[in-house]
Amino acid sequence: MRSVSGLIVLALVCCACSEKARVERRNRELAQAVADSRRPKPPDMRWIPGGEFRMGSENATEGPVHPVTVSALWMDTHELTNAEFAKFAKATGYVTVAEKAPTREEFPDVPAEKLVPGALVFTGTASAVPLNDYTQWWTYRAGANWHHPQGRDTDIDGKDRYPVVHVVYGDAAAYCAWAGKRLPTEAEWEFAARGGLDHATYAWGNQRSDKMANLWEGEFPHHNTGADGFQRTAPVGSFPPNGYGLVDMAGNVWEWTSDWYAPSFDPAPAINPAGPRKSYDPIEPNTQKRVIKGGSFLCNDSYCSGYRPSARMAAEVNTPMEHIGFRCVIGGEPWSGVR
Ligand SMILES: [Ca+2]
Repeated sequence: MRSVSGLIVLALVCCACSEKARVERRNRELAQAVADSRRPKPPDMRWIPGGEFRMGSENATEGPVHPVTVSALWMDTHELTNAEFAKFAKATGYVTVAEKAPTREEFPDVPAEKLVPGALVFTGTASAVPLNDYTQWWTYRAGANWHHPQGRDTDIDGKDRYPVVHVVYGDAAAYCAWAGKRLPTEAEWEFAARGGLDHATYAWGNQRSDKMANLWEGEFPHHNTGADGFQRTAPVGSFPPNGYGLVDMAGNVWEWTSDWYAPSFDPAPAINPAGPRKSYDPIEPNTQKRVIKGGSFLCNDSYCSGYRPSARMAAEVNTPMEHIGFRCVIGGEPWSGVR
């Protein structure tokens, strides 16, 4: 039979054990923090410590919620800017998809005279409309590309710090490769967007706020009050950073990830998941789509609350759009100092 004194001794020993484990864990964390602080710091990037988190939400196409572990990595502090993309285009002569004429092979049913370079520009509507048909507020505009976001009569003069847009998946991946980086996986992106908060609804916590991101205020898609100061994109960093020091992880522009799109997750715990092996969107099963994250200046709770960390959307890989940009990451290995 166990004696009372024996139980007390046992409890003391257990306390000592748990205290020892806590101190050892804390020492490991401190050692890691010191090691991290000595890493070369890529400019304009933030260290994302990695770890386990609950990915997804109970919302349709965002679940099931499942445990995911991601490794530490560097992530661009902000979305790629026009100035950064211009530097890349100048150095390499790179021409984006929006700047090239679509081909007969890509669009066999489109008349030849309409196969002209361009991109999808947000044009809104004159009054309230049913929100089940996005073609009502998107217009293919000839001459629209990253130099000319709303068409050939517009430009990016004075907009060096605005996010580059009208970049398709391949354009974004090409930039990241040139910079010695890569696009994030969806899991890496979501972990980083949460900023260290455990499964909060938003990147900043659980309370909705109009002051934390460039969104659509008013009634979508016909009345934008611009109460946050921006009708379309905003200079990067116009709103507060999240817990990892990243800006615009909510709103401004959607951001490409490297994952193919599927409408649900494998529920099994995963370590550094990279998405499904192929694209599958039941709405358009023959279209190749990747996951985009973060929402944009068009997000409004009446239509798209895509600025939540768990929110996700499928984007056709070759369609340049005015509300999609990107940022890059470097895996957790020490940075080599490339560019
Ligand atoms: Ca806005």
